[in-house]
Amino acid sequence: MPDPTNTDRSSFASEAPGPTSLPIRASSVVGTTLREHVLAGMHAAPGATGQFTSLLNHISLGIRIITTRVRAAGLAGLLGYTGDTNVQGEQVQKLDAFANDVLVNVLERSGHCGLLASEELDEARFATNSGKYVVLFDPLDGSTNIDTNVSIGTIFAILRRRHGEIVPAVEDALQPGRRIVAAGYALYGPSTIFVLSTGHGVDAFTLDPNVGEFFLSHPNIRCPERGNCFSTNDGNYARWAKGVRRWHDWIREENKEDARPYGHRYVGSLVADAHRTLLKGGIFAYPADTKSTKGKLRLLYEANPISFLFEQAGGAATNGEKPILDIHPHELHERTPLIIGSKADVFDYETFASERRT
Ligand code: AHM
Ligand code: MG
Repeated sequence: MPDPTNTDRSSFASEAPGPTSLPIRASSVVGTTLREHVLAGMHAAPGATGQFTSLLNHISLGIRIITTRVRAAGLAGLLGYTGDTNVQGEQVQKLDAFANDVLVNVLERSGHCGLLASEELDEARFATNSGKYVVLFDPLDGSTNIDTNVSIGTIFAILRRRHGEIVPAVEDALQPGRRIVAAGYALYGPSTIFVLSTGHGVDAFTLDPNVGEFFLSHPNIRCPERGNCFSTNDGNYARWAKGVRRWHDWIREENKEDARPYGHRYVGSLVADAHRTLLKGGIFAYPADTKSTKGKLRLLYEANPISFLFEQAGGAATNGEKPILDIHPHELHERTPLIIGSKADVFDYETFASERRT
């Protein structure tokens, strides 16, 4: 549901890319590129200045650069070392630090980013004073998987700076997810997939590494109403609240009427687990526990962008009590429980977690 008090968002509407209408015939041998998709959205938005388009193109450039390093990480000696030297005697930078530097660079060079914040930076960083956008990102999520060649990803959210401010302020980053104007992630799996929403549904683009372009591969993604798979770190079971443990017991019970037990899949990279859940349906849950009492995942650059994409695709996202996008953040690196997935599956979780069902 759009936030009626969000004047930022309504004023942005004149620039937010709308539904794509491309002059490309269905029989074309060349698919729709991400660049064309974003440009078509710009043409459909009266009064668009091109700043948003340019910002997204810079993010896409950053993701292509990160892809080349992720693909070569083992060879280049980039896996997991910091301040070490590689065989050429050069200083080796850790992959997540490299990804962070790439995104900071492309955002600064775009000239349209007023403020940026990253999981890798303690403080928010002021970029271009006149830049009207705020970009919040996790440059390389799933870092514990880097050393073992398991899928990892980049997650980002774009907001508009609050009205009335001449220069950016840290508070520009502390807006609820309802005010996101675009969000996406890149999944570095067998192929690199860029999943994007500018508030008009969700589309995914697959990188053709030979051409160096993202091509539209999954138009208008819809998250199934219900799935048959759950995704949790079961090692935390003993630390969960009673309601969460009951939900977990219930979903593993045999009951043919509602297709239980569900299958279990857990990669341990949010982007990979979220991507599977977005396409196939089901539920991913990282609840609070006695060790991570506020949850583990970060609100601003992990939970919010992923939740925006799920809502845009017809799925749901909650912290167990309320929609993630309605949370008012208090600090940059705030954590939250995160439950995302098919609407019916998230609803079931909430009824157990709230102990309305036992
Ligand atoms: P990171 O940002 O340090 O990579 O941590 C976030 C990751 C997520 O990708 C993933 O969903 C979660 O942590 C996995 O946590 P756990 O190892 O506790 O299952
Ligand atoms: Mg992360």
